[in-house]
Amino acid sequence: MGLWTKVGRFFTGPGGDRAWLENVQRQLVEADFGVAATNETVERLSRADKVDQATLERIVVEQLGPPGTPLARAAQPPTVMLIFGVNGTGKTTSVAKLAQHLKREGRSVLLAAGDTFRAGATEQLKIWADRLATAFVGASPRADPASVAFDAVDAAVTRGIDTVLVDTAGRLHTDERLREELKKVVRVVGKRLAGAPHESLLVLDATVGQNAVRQAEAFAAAVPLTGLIVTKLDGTAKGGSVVALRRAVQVPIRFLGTGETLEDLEPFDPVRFAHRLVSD
Ligand SMILES: Nc1nc2c(ncn2[C@@H]2O[C@H](COP(=O)(O)OP(=O)(O)O)[C@@H](O)[C@H]2O)c(=O)[nH]1
Ligand SMILES: [Mg+2]
Repeated sequence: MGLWTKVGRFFTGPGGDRAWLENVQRQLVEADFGVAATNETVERLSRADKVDQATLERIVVEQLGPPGTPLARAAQPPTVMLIFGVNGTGKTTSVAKLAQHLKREGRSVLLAAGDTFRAGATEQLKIWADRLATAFVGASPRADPASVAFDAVDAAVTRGIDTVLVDTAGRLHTDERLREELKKVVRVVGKRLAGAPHESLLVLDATVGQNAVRQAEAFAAAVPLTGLIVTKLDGTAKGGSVVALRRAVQVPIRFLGTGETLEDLEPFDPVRFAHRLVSD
């Protein structure tokens, strides 16, 4: 992403150099930082005594928040995790990647096909469940997603499975019905198991720029989120949207998606990410 190569070599004076700062501002907007993060970054650079690559990295790190903490584990299994997001952002793929991640930690997993809206969504998740050799709960098309989630938690309790990952439908984030549906899934899961859901993770596509910020705000207003998964960072030269997203919803970034295979999930590391954004 190499922000420094675009701005650093033009740096001629103290942080307050106006023409230089205007260039920095243009480059940050171009990299999808969004207005608020761009302005804060420029403002902090203008006050810095010394400006170099490390200064810019440090300013970005501070805006990215803490490293991705490990996924919750309920004292009394099962742990229930809901995966939210607009269609096509990478929810189902992220569910599969998370299942792989949890299995590596020795946890047994059940995948629940709560996206009963999109044709083929249940089948897509079933294929992942077979490949990962995890338990699976699906339903007939147009079934109530909340009832799928309820049945999944039920099955996990009965079968002694450690973690339930619930894939959900993601129609337009402006769809009021979708919001009610999400709230209902949260409510119903909590009724079946006190303390659930233990994680509510929102999946956002880094390639759609400021659109992802609007999605994040809409979902955060509908349900209490515990973390973000930002996908498709392999497909963008930008990546500043990660800074903008974190800023927009004040929810920690937990994982980054960096490709289409099961291995392409990274626990979020702000120092590493800022380095990639600024210096690589
Ligand atoms: N390049 C890339 N593609 C991804 C990533 N995550 C998901 N995808 C692809 O994005 C498309 C939509 O993913 P899917 O999981 O079906 O999205 P959903 O509609 O939110 O469930 C699929 O072609 C995935 O392979 C990622 O991190 N990088
Ligand atoms: Mg899906």
